[in-house]
Amino acid sequence: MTHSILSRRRLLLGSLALPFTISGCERRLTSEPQTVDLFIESDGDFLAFRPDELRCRTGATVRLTFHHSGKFLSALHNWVLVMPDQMEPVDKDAEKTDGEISPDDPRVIAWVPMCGKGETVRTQFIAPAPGDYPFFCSTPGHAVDMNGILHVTP
Ligand SMILES: [Cu+2]
Repeated sequence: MTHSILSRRRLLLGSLALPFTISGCERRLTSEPQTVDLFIESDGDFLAFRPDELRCRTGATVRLTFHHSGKFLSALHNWVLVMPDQMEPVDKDAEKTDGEISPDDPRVIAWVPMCGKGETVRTQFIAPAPGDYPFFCSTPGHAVDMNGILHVTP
């Protein structure tokens, strides 16, 4: 008799503890960095990105998809995200390698490989410190028109 009362009390305590655990988890999840899916494409066959402005929060895991939406021209495009004020120098260096980006260039935050019309490529990176970061296409001659800004917010 005494034994069954004790175990029922233990059961009650166990079920009471559960809601507290769940609300604690929820609170922690909202303050944790989030995963963000961003989509960007070439403006059809034009030398431009659509959209040319992207936005995410600092620390977020960004899953970026780039689509080459050209239908007629065979020009290759990519998407290269660099540190502030580094678009021109990185683009200039990429001219020597036909637009290919060096995988260990510290000025480059993220990039997708060159792709032809109709192709879709993806990359993943952690959003850097708050600020405005330029992105561009590193096919020689494209960056002048084909560029944009990633706004990283606090
Ligand atoms: Cu391009």
